[in-house]
Amino acid sequence: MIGFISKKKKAWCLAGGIAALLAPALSLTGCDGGGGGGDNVVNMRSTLDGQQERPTPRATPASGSAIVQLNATNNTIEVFVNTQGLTNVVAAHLHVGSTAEAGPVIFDLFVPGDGVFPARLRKTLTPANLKPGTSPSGITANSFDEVLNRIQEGNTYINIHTNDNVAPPNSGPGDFPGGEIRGQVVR
Ligand SMILES: [Ca+2]
Repeated sequence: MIGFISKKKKAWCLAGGIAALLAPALSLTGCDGGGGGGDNVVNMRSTLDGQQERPTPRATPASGSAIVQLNATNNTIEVFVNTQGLTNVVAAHLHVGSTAEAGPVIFDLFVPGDGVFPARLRKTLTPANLKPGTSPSGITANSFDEVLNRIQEGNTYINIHTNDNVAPPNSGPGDFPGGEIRGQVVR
């Protein structure tokens, strides 16, 4: 088990190092190889609004912000989402995809059956929760390690879906089943 964890750590740091070459602004912590534990964490963030929705931007006063915390020691992703102005929330997901496209769900953040959508949502994602998928442009998220890279590359987004359950769909705020507010996860 120790071998497994240390292998994971190496893969993580290697991935971060490659990303650092591509993105000089990258700041990674905890890749000193010291094995002291604790700080093997990368914080990403997201600002959610209707204009980022694809294929159709949505006019809505709702907004949100999120922190996506990648923890290589625990092999988890902690997602914190704060929102304002949403009604009739039916689901929230993490998707794989560029800013230009709508991609598939790779993690559920909130699903029907979770009760009332909270203004402050916290969700812990683990490898067991992953729904592997590929975006229309070919961006893959087929393993947890791949997801960690996709998140750090800016190729994932949070999308929050609303539905008033009255026909027709997309009648306005509180009724955008394909997503009312969206935010790309970035540094
Ligand atoms: Ca409707």
